[in-house]
Amino acid sequence: MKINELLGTKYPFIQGGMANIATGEFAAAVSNAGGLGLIGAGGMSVDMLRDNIRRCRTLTDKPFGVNLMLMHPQVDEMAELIVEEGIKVVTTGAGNPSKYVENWKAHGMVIMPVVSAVALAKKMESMGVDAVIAEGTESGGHVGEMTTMTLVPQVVDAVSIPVIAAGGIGDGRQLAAAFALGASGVQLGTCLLVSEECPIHNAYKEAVLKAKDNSTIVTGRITGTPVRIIKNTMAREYVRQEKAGADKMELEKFTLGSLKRAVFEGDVVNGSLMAGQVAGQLKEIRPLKTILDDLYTGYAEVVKGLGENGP
Ligand code: TUI
Repeated sequence: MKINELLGTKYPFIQGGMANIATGEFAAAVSNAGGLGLIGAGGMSVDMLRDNIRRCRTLTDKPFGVNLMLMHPQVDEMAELIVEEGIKVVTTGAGNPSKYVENWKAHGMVIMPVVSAVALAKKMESMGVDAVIAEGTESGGHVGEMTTMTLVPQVVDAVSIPVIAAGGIGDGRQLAAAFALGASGVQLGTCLLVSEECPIHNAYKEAVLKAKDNSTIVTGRITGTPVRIIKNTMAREYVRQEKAGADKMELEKFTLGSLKRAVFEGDVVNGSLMAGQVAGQLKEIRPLKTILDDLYTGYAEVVKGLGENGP
């Protein structure tokens, strides 16, 4: 089964959480383009999340959801708020959502946690979630250790619920690969950064377009909060200090507010430009609808080509 049947979307695509980026407007635009838009609660206050949910509802009649970033200090209140607001789909990231699952299930919500290892995927299945998002280390932002290529088939083998592949998906070849690995759909983040509708500063988009294959780096591997960003002055200095044994508090001052500096002010020198490794293959800014349509069309062409040149 493809995930669009579960979600009621045109395409088996869901949007990544994209903290500080995925507003109600952006989520609605993704849903209107045929994917599942998600409001990224990371970086919002509880009141902002409520406002964004209500705005999203006025902008689309298609299904949409909320992504909860579990390291958020107000996540408990947000977990309640989405129930009160009648949200139908929730994805979670950066932690284990176990303590919320029972309540969300009781309200009939579709629950899809991000997992970066098999053990959490199995635990989530045993709690009754609807699908898991297996996110490889190619992704932007907070990342695990395993690659999409190795994680997805191992999660697919370990659970019997649908698995959504995430990390490193930007064109039809990678979409075909995800389905070949057994995924029922994909989560997209980096390739949506360079959409016309994405509300990030233009300088951030330009940095993504300029990125090469090896332009990203993971900060915080040593301190325990691994985050993939585009290399710049801030990233290099962070990693240098991290390797030199700087303590966590010392390093915090590099990251505090740095994503907001990139997203809203376009500070590409000292801001934190979260992006995945797929950035190197993104070459133009396009409307969301074109990005999603081309992804699916590209996939169909790849599959046809495989048939013709098959074994
Ligand atoms: O969450 C993400 N990506 C993110 S969150 C984010 S906001 C942020 N800003 C600054 C510092 C840190 C975060 C930016 N990007 N992706 C989903 C994801 N979840 N990736 C990895 C995980 C994950 C990791 C551990 C999920 C579960 C988990 O479980 C730990 C446990 O307790 O079992």
